[in-house]
Parts: sequence; structure tokens; C-alpha cells
Amino acid sequence: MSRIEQIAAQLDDAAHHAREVEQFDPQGALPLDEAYAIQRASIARRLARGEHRVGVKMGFTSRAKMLQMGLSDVIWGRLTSAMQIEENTSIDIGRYVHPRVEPEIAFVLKRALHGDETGPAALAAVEAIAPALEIIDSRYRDFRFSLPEVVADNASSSSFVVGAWSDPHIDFSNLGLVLDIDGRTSQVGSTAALLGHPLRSLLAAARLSAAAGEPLQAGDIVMAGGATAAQWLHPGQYVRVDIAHLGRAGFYVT
Ligand code: OOG
Ligand code: MG
Repeated sequence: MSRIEQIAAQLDDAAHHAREVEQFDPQGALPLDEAYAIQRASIARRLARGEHRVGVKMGFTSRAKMLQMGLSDVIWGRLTSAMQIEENTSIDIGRYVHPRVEPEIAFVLKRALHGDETGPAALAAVEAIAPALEIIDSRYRDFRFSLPEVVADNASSSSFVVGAWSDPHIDFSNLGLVLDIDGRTSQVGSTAALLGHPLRSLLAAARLSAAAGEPLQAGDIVMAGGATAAQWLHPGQYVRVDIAHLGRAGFYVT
């Protein structure tokens, strides 16, 4: 087994069995293309278990997230069918290492994107947008990692919840949003936190996945990135995001 496959297997096992691992490159010396090769190999193991690809997620598209994690390069990861959680159902905290939640906006595409589109062309490929929550669960001890490490770990992706889909022809550049935990406001923000406009996050997703040889397809979901700092999850919580004009999405933690 190559070193890439070995690390991919460790990270995949850690995610599968909710176990933490030690950092393998705390200084961040590994070239990013190798880190993405580890990510691809770890996702290949999930696909071999019967999961299928449903889209991509963007990471570090807001300053709040960059500041919280101390990293400032936009990254991406792959979403699989097993990661999607039905709205208003429960997640079992025992299946995670140390999960956090963050409010996001999701896109679903009606046409493929090749990565070289302009903003209006990318918008024309969007079928719908929705309020969404991402549950991130870094497999590294203490949720600490370097840039290549988080890339290798599929950008900490673990689960995601998408609310009702809306027509994308409203101006979604600056919609207020609230992350509520147990009925109390936990974080407030705006969709403008995502690279100034969430469409920029979609353009970056299209460009990066096309460059990796896996261009976005019709039906793909794109999670545009956390608009606020992520919050820890604990059993007993009810978590909800509310985005102006788009509505809500929530889940329970048991
Ligand atoms: C990395 C994932 C970042 C986002 O939305 O910015 C991310 C992490 O914070 O663990 O999902
Ligand atoms: Mg996220």
C-alpha cells in the first residue's frame, strides 16, 4: 500500500468508527495535490462500500471560519449519499468523534458546470437553493490540523442537512441568517460572508472539481461553506438555521 493509500485508510477508518487519529503532517509540508489524492482515495473506499457521490462542499469561504481554524485557503471536499441527513431527524452523537455544526447555504444544479463559467452562467445552471447545516467532525485529535491534513480528511465533512429548496431567482447575495441551538441564538450572519456572494463559492466549487477531473453534474449538491464560526454539538440539542426568505433546516442530537 502506498503512503497515500495508507493515510486514506486510516482517515476512512477513523470516520467510519468515530475514532480520532494523530496528525500526520502538523507542519503542513505535504503538497496539496498529494493531500487531495489522499482525500480521493479515502472517498473511493466509501464508494466501494456502496455510497455514491452527491456533490461537493466548500471550506474556509468565510472569514469567520478562517479565523476560527487559523487557515485561509479555500478548500473543497466530496459529499456522499451516506452523509445526507433528513431534516428534523436525530443524529447519534456516538457516531461522531467531536462534531460541530455550522450554518450554510446549499445549491442544487440542473446542468453540469465545467469550471470556466461566468457568474450569470453558473447561476443559470442552479436549479434551487436551500438553507443548510453542515456537521463537521475532524478526525484529528482536538480538532487541530494543518491545511494538507484537513484536505486529506475530506475537509472535516461528516453529515449535512438541507431544508426546503427555493427558486434561485431571488437576490441571495446578502440574506441574514441565524443559527439557533435549543431556541437560543447561537450565531448570526449573512450569506454575504461567503466570499462576498455565495455564487463565488459555487464558481470556486465548479473550478476546483473540474480541475480535479470530476466536474459538477446536474443533480449535484454544493454546500457553499460555513457563514459563521462552527459550534460544538452535545446530546439533547435541537439545532436550526433560519435564513431570510429561504426558511429553516434543523436536526436533533441524541
Ligand atoms: C474544515 C471544514 C471547513 C467550512 O464550511 O468552512 C468548512 C473545518 O473547519 O474543520 O466546512
Ligand atoms: Mg462547512
